[in-house]
Amino acid sequence: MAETTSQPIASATQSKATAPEAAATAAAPEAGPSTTGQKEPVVVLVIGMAGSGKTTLMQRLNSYLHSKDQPPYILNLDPAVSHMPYSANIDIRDTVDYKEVMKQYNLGPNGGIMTALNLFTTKFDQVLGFVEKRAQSVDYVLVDTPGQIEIFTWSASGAIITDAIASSLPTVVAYIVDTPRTTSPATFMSNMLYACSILYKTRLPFILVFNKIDVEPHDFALEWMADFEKFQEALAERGRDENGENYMNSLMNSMSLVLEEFYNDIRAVGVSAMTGQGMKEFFAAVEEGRKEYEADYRPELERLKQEKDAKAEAAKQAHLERMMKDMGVDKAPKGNPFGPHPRNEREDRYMDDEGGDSEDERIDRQQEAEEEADDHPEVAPEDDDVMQYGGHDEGMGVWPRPQ
Ligand SMILES: Nc1nc2c(ncn2[C@@H]2O[C@H](COP(=O)(O)OP(=O)(O)OP(=O)(O)O)[C@@H](O)[C@H]2O)c(=O)[nH]1
Ligand SMILES: [Mg+2]
Repeated sequence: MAETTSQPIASATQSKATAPEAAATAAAPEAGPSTTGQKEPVVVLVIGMAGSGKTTLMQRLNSYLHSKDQPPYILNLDPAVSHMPYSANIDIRDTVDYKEVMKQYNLGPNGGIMTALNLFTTKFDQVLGFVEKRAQSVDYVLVDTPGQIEIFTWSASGAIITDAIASSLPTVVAYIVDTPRTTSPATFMSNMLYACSILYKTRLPFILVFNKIDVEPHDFALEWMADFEKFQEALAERGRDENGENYMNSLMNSMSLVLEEFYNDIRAVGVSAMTGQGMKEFFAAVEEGRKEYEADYRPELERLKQEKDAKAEAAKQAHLERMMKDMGVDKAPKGNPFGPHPRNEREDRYMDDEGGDSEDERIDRQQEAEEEADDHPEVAPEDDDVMQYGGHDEGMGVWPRPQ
């Protein structure tokens, strides 16, 4: 796959929102170790407006990684894609037929895609199992999402999938921008506000990927992101109507102030899915995102998990205390919680008078256990039982089931 030299990323180098120069020269870095010392791949969630070039970029990333001998693991979550220029390891279309879903549930195209994604989500634990199984052998997991961005970003299933992936593996969001279609300040701002809302919703490391820079270089975007006044000037300039009146209202101006904060938290790269420009910068940004995940997201995840466990434990304790109170017992008994049953019904019926097993009884019990094990040997699953996926077979079945 031909890879061209990357487009220099404009003058806007002061802001964190620009591509890091040092990283720009690096090749696709190796996926790093997790806190447990095991190698973990990084998951790249490719999200963007319809037609921004997500699928084409997936193909480009795939071929770039193949050329680096780091073939990725690929998930396609777009049930409506008709032509996929790469082959996915797990493809939602193998599991759900969205056209059939539309017919059977009397839905329009968006409802069909949404329902297909919902159905797929009910099996996502299995999908995650397949991904985790391959975690040791791949460096990148790439995820293509449905064309209609809101189906993934605002649906319950999109959130469940994102959270499930992000709590299992280092994950970054690559937000794809159709650069030639965002040259007007108003469109640019709308797109950035959308990106901002996704960042705050997912809280994951975020990369703004200006795609199609073979058609329109993204320098203007970097300039607007780095210099807030430049953007306001452009807004004022292009917002004038034929009488010279500025119809851009103050709301737009204040919104652009909000965005200034957002730009500080993200990195931006320019790529062309068509020509392959900017691949190195892209993977350098992914690597930074992975580090950010380890530094910020994972500790927060651990904290939330501990908080949740503590809450569950407290609820259990409260429940037990309530039950004890209802039973008229002040405190939970220390030993056998089920109280003083007649001796022949008690679990300790094997004990001798001194409170311990007699030698004969102990031997009897051991023999009983061995016989039990012989009667019910554990059966190791055969390879054929293990559900394979990814174009190899269709272990998860198909929805709706063929009539
Ligand atoms: N010139 C140019 N065209 C591109 C580039 N990337 C994608 N395209 C074109 O943009 C169009 C949309 O590309 P897709 O990859 O289908 O976009 P998508 O975001 O996956 O589209 P949906 O999934 O339908 O939302 C196609 O015609 C692509 O050929 C690029 O870097 N440069
Ligand atoms: Mg697509």
